[in-house]
Formats: sequence, structure tokens, C-alpha cells
Amino acid sequence: MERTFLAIKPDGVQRKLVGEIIRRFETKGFTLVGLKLMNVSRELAETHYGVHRERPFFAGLVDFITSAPVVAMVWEGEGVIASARKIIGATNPLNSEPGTIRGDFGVNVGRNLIHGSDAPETAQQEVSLWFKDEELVNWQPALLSWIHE
Ligand code: YYY
Ligand code: MG
Repeated sequence: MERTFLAIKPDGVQRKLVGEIIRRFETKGFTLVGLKLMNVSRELAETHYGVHRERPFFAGLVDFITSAPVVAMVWEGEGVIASARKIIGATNPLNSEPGTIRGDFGVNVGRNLIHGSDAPETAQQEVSLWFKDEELVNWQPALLSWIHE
């Protein structure tokens, strides 16, 4: 079963949107298999956003992501990687469709509330960067047969 890494960023935690954001993935039909509230070290932030190291917004992005706690999560389900990106919405909240998390709650690209892995390869890398194997919980949701045929 496919897994993706999602993180509610410091703005989402500070704005008390944790429950609202988690609810959207739960009610869609995905399964939570990893969850922790944590402060992010600069080292972790720089590794996670390493692909953007040369971009002008990199330093500010690392400062932001280390400025307050984040909620790191792993979600499981059929097509969860691409579907979560749709639920999250476009990178710049001013371009995100209403109904998406960024479209409903954000106005600024530097405060876009949530991270989601963008492809199977990055999902795998990010899950293992943020979570130890023993922090992930394998379980069978009782509702599964009512969500999948
Ligand atoms: O994957 P996603 O979060 O939608 O966007 P990325 O292009 O990977 O950029 C990561 C992160 O960097 C973005 O969520 C906000 C920030 N950022 C920025 O502050 N300014 C930009 N012009 C582009 C991205
Ligand atoms: Mg990205």
C-alpha cells in the first residue's frame, strides 16, 4: 500500500488548524500510520528541503520550519501521494483552489500550512528521513471494506 509524508508546518500548528487538517485526510479514506509533534532541527530542515538549497527563499524557509513545532505524519492508502497533493493545493495559496487546505486557509507562499511529498521516490525518502521504522504503526482499519471494494 502506498504511503506519503505530510507535515503540518509551524503556521498550521500556531493557527490551531491541526485537527481541521487531519480531518480532511481521515474523512477522505486514508489511514494514519505515523504521527508526532516535534521541533525540527536545522539539520533536518536543510536535508528535507535540500533540493531548494540554491533558491533565494531557502534560508527563510529553514528559519520558518524550525521556528515552532510541526506535526509530522505518514498516511497510507491507494493513490495517497498524488491525492494528498490535490487535497493540499497549489504551492502558492493565492493560486490554490478553494476547497484545498492552502486554498481555504492561506494567502502567502511562505505560510502555506502543510508539506506533502510530491512523488513516490520523494515520499519514500521523506518517510525514512522523518520516521524510524518502529514509529510507524501497521494496522487494519475496520472501515476498509466500506472505503475500498
Ligand atoms: O511542494 P510544495 O511545498 O508545494 O512547493 P515546493 O516548490 O517544493 O517548495 C517548498 C516550499 O518552499 C513551499 O511549500 C514554500 C516555499 N517556497 C517559498 O517560500 N517561495 C517560493 N517561491 C517557492 C516555495
Ligand atoms: Mg515540494
